[in-house]
Amino acid sequence: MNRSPKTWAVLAFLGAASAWAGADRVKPLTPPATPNQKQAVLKIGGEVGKPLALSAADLAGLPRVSFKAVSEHGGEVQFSGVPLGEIAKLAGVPLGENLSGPRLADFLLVETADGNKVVFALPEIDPAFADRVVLLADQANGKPLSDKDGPFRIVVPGEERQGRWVRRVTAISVLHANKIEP
Ligand SMILES: Nc1nc2c(c(=O)[nH]1)N[C@H]1C(S)=C(S)[C@@H](COP(=O)(O)O)O[C@H]1N2
Ligand SMILES: [Mo]
Repeated sequence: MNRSPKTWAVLAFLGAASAWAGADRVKPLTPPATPNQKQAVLKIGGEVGKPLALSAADLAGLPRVSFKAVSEHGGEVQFSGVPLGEIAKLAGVPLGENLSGPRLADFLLVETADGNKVVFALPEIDPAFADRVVLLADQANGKPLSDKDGPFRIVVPGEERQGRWVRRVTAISVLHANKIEP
């Protein structure tokens, strides 16, 4: 059948709309991301099965969690975002039964736009090991993170000194401590 360009445009729109409706059901970022979040890219690299460059929309489609945490300077805040464990899983990092032996010395190096670096041991972010969720937050109190804190910020519930709650996260690398000579 021959379809006019107009028909194709309508079909393309419907396709995009139904893809979006699908993403919607997985819990979108609401309200919509800030301009800063819209252009943000989070790089996942190092010793991963599959290096990733995730947009805010990619992150919005991953399993999300939300919880209250007491911010050192800001009181109680409802944070939501994606557990680091979900991001590691997507990047093909061995977790659960596959996290054993030398890989128990793997760690995540988290880097920020202002040159801060913090680390998490891989088991700290694996739900099979840890009962707390280390979060890559993109929202606080139902709103996208401000440009000062975001687009993405690490939140570590229960950790009272908040030096690892790094703001403006740009990259996460998985590294093997076993490859480092003490
Ligand atoms: N990118 C970045 N994130 C950062 C820091 C920083 O210097 N740069 N400081 C950390 C420290 S030491 C603390 S105590 C908390 C403070 O966050 P708050 O001002 O939102 O409470 O942010 C953390 N996140
Ligand atoms: Mo701090």
